[in-house]
Amino acid sequence: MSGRFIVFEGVEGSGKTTQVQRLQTWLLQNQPLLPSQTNSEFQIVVTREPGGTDVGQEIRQLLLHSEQEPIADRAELLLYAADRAQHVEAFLKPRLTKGHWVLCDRYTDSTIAYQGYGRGLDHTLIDQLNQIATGGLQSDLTLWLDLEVETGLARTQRRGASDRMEKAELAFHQRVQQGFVKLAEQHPQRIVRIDASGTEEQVAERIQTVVKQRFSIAS
Ligand code: T5A
Repeated sequence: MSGRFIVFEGVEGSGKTTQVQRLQTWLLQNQPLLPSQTNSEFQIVVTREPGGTDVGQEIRQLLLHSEQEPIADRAELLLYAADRAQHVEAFLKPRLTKGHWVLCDRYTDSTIAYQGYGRGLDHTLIDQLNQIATGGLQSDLTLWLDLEVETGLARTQRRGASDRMEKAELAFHQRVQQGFVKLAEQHPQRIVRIDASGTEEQVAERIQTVVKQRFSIAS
């Protein structure tokens, strides 16, 4: 696929949504310098998981805001996988095939970190499900926004009511963080650690430095 696929990962409140928007703005400002923008329909688009499609929006609602009954861990895993399968087919592949750049808030590593390390589900099963859901589509670059769990949760709490995942115990979020540490060790080429402490501007500059280098953007 001729586009570029950049994923943002990290614990709750690590600043992914903020930085996805900032990177989109920066890339739009630097669009003439981007290596793959060859036609007038070229786009830099933003998306997220769960919830990057209409079907995904309904799955997101179930996953984050359903209060009918507790969701079993394996059901949770399958719902994230279903959201991803739809997202890959209906959103990601068509855009990447057309050469667009896609910035995505969370992808496969979140499932390994949250359902694998956090919930304790079998990692081989998760790898198989990720493979089925993505058909093998991997990011060109994953930016792991590394922030202390407590700092991220404090940010989300300041923002207002917590969702079902944010309400999980602190130990769960710490296991998720350990998951991201392990993943970055296992995939040093694909996953780049970004120090997510400091101001929004400082974090954005760190990200721009990595993106410039990775995609040979000579600004
Ligand atoms: N999940 C997801 C799984 O369990 N398995 C999976 O496979 C997948 C795909 C998604 C949930 O689903 C789980 C993970 C999540 O629990 P979500 O609402 O999309 O839910 O949750 P998050 O991705 O965690 O989004 P958040 O909005 O909670 O966090 P972000 O996007 O990391 O942070 P952001 O940018 O919204 O910032 C949070 C607050 O901090 C401020 C912002 O203004 C905002 O108020 N902020 C800063 N403050 C100070 N300094 C900075 N540098 C700041 N940057 C941002």
